[in-house]
Amino acid sequence: MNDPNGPIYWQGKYHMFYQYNPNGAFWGDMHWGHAVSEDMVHWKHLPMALAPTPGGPDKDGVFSGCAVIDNGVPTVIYTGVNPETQCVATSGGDLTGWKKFAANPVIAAPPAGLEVTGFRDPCVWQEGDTWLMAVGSGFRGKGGAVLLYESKDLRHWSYLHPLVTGGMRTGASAKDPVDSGEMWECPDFFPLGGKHLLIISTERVVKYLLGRYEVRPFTAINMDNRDSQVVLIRRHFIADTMGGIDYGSYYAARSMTNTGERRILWGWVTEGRSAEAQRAAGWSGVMSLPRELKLLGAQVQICPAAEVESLRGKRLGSGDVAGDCLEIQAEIDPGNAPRAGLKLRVAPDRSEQTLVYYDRDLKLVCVDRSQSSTDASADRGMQSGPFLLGRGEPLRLRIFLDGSVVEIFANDRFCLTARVYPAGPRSTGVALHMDGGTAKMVSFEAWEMRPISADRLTS
Ligand code: DQQ
Repeated sequence: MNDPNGPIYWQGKYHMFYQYNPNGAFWGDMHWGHAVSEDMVHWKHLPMALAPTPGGPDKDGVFSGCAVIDNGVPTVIYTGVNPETQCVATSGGDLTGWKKFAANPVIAAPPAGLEVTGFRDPCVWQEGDTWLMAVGSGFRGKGGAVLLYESKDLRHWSYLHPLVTGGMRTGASAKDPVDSGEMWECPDFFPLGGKHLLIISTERVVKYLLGRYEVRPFTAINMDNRDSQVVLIRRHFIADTMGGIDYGSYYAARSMTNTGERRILWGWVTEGRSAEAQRAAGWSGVMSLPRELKLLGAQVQICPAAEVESLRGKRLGSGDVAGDCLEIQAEIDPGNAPRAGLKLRVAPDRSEQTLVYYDRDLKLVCVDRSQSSTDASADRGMQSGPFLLGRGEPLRLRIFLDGSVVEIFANDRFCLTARVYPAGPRSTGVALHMDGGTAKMVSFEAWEMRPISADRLTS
């Protein structure tokens, strides 16, 4: 699997669709898988939601998209390839038995005259009686963009203008425009705490833009009848902050609608092992834990959804903590140590270990995977993201370990998902890490986590 698609809360259940290749543990032949849950933690697989239709606009793949409820009718809007077009399908009340709209695609091509780097991954929302659609796109040599469309019926769409365009960080075009930031994938746009958040996936990471969304009516002369004026609406998103949603092995994040005050985000946890190792394991890609987004002042907060705590099993004392399926909460005073944090998945002879720490000088949270695995095919590169501890502020790490997946949350405002593949079955230790000085563990709690099914993947 890869991207989450159209996560939605409907009639008391959480539904998750996702990019799925039924042919094996590798990317290709994109379908939409489907699972349902009552608590966002335990999931039941349902029949495949969407498959490519031979000869149809999605003959080469049902790419990413979103789900909305249109006057009580569950509706998904997704990208069909090739070429990239936007398509619609509807279902009955239980969100199974999807029927594609006979006149698909509903948007057959990017706006005339625009040379775009891509045209995919629609995100749709409603304002009064108008539907809006944000499509991931971009311009060569300039940067990523989100194109805005409107519709009254989800079938007939008019292009408005770019909702937002971005500059290029890397400055140079890459063969794949996603690598250089010239293409923004999987836009997700929604209100958060009085502002608006736009999430985009590009340059292999997930970022956010936080800002003001303005919907302003204005009058224009009606050229068909010059004595009259027409009232038009201009929509602008003016971002004032940009940041990272996750700096690690995490991509194509998409949030849930219909969850009332709560905004729950899902992401694809990507792989860090070779294609051969993925095929041998029999699976590739996994969904992240649900994360709740909040806005505190100008700070975007990202925490694991409280529901995840229902999986807590035996509570572990600080002396006996070991495991590959754990929740860990540690508060660390870095003291005079320039680097302080935790060691995870430590082998008894220290031949394998993963270091998660705050680097005070570099102002980064780092995951040093150079000793994570004695298996040479596993990715052992350093992962890191910008983070600044306030004066006297302790490092508060909340870490979920599940086999090779390590989801790291720091001080409710930083996330990094890492993949580590220790070869030794006893590489399960946890300890305080300090380097260059003395740090202190202020508090430490850990729990064994119960698997959500009897056939838990352990690799
Ligand atoms: N994955 C999908 C695309 C999207 C990309 C195809 C992001 O729709 O742009 O599997 O991972």
